[in-house]
Amino acid sequence: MQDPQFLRSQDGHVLTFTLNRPQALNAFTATLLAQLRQALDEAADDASVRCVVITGAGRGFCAGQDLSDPLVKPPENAAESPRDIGHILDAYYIPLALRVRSMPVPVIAAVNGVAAGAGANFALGCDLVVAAQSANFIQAFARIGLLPDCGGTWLLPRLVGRARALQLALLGEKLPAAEAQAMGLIYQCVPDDTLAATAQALAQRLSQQPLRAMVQTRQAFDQASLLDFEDALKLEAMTQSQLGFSPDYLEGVTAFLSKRSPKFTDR
Ligand code: T3D
Repeated sequence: MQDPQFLRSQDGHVLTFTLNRPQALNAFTATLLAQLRQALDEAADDASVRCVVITGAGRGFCAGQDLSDPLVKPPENAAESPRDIGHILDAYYIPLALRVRSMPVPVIAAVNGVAAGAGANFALGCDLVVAAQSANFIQAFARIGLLPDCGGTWLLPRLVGRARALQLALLGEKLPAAEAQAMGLIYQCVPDDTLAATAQALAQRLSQQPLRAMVQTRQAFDQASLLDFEDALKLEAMTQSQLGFSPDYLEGVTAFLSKRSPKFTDR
């Protein structure tokens, strides 16, 4: 097996992945995409993991697809051999984006620097995005004749509305982290030297909370955006019914009535 293109560390119940190709601003290679997906699969099955943080080494978070990777680099006779990017998305990006969105634990993106193309949308697909003040987000696709992928067409209009989504996608300009926070694209912009500590503290806090309820909340939000109001109410009732039978609900209510702190353990 090839050397991992990311670092992995665990502190208590918090697992942190650090994309580790700083020489290319952590751009995605086929290897990195496959390794990261496998590592997330393993984390999903690991009962000791209750929150995942994803960040980048060096001055970038992730510059999207590595455009020099053999996976995508146009061949010499490109005019005769057009690449089928759809296959690349099917094989690598769709499974990774779906993996993040279906993790049984919350996923935090700690965006330490530029997040471009699929790197931006990979971050935006996480549950909470915290970014360093010097970071920025770029929908770089338009610059190379593509549309926002890795969930961009779905995520952007939902996060910031159609007008701003089109602004970001069509102009492909650098959006500073502070502006991303102001327009509701991300959760929080923090001073550079506090990013890691802020993300870890947030992750430790989430790791103590009822996991199933948080994950079902994410799923209900995603599903409800496709439903009318009445069906969303029914979905809430059905999901709440399941959560009502969970050990964490019993623990939460018991702890409240006993005037003690709850200890949530369900996963
Ligand atoms: O076939 C397909 O493409 C399918 C998949 C599509 C999904 C996508 O993600 S499409 C979008 C791909 N990403 C981009 O187009 C972004 C390309 N990068 C940039 O525009 C700039 O690097 C940034 C705006 C992100 C940062 O600019 P800057 O000035 O801070 O850094 P830099 O000097 O451009 O980059 C530093 C190094 O990283 C440089 O290498 P060098 O010259 O020092 O050896 C640069 O080549 C390398 N790098 C940055 N981005 C990529 C990259 N190498 C390969 N692929 C990259 N995406």
